[in-house]
Amino acid sequence: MALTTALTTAVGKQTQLSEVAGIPLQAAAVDNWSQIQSFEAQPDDLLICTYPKSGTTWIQEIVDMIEQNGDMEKCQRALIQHRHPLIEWARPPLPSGVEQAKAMPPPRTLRTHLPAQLLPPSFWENSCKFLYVARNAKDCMVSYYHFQRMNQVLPDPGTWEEYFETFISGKVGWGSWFDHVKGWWEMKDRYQILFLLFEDIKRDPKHEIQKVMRFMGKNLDEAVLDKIVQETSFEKMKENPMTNRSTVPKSILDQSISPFMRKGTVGDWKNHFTVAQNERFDEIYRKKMEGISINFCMEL
Ligand code: PPS
Repeated sequence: MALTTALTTAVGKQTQLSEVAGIPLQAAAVDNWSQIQSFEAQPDDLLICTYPKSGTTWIQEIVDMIEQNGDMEKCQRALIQHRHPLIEWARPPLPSGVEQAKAMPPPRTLRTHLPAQLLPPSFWENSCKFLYVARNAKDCMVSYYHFQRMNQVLPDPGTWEEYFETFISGKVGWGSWFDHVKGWWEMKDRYQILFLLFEDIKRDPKHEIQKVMRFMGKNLDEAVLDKIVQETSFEKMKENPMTNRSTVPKSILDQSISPFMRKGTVGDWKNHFTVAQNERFDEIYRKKMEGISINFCMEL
């Protein structure tokens, strides 16, 4: 479909992003683009959709615990990143996300960071269910900055000041936060999309988990719900080797630079943004998100 072009974003590390239709993606995904676009979704697929660093791992564990009726042992069957294939994943030596998904028995739960306009069309055509989690842009930027510091296969973020500019211009993997959130929000009334906010899950996990449970067509006892709340807390997931990425080699994720499960809070942006950056960001946000009625909570 779209033309792909190389984008020079690597600073220091041997990494490179390429573009599809103006969206920077990992070069391997771009090389594999026709396979990704022709992915055959099934009507009973559930797709977890997020902009990076918005609580993907968290909602994956919640969804899996709901699917497994709260059986923690079953959730320990595989690393979280392998339980729900990222459909645009294409970097060897692992099989591509498309191949991993093809090998899964139905009903499948899959995952993507793709913006709505780049989603393989079969997801829309088959009326699949989508679970979108959005996180406030400032905390998302902070989390992404630390992730790019420790992730050895993504471009080096440079200084915080440099990264601030990179992020607001959308020159990061999977593109602009603003366009991503807006794009999925605008799809929400046309398709089966449950739109969740990271901050709501943090404030009232049981309430949000119940919403997810109903959306998935499940009905679990209070006791099971309470167990899911407990097992999916930041503290538990940080200690859980199946969710904390501790088995990923240091050559890919160097957790001595910054842990994958870093803080898991709302409002860490206040420790990073200067007053001037905050004012400028608010102005940009107002313009870019005009007409989008999402009420992001910026601190708890
Ligand atoms: S990725 O790499 O895009 O899949 O990352 P993602 O999982 O979307 O986001 C990582 C951030 O989510 C935080 N996180 C949590 N917060 C609260 N509770 C739980 N259980 C939880 N699990 C993951 C994680 O710590 C990252 O945020 P920061 O702010 O960097 O700590």
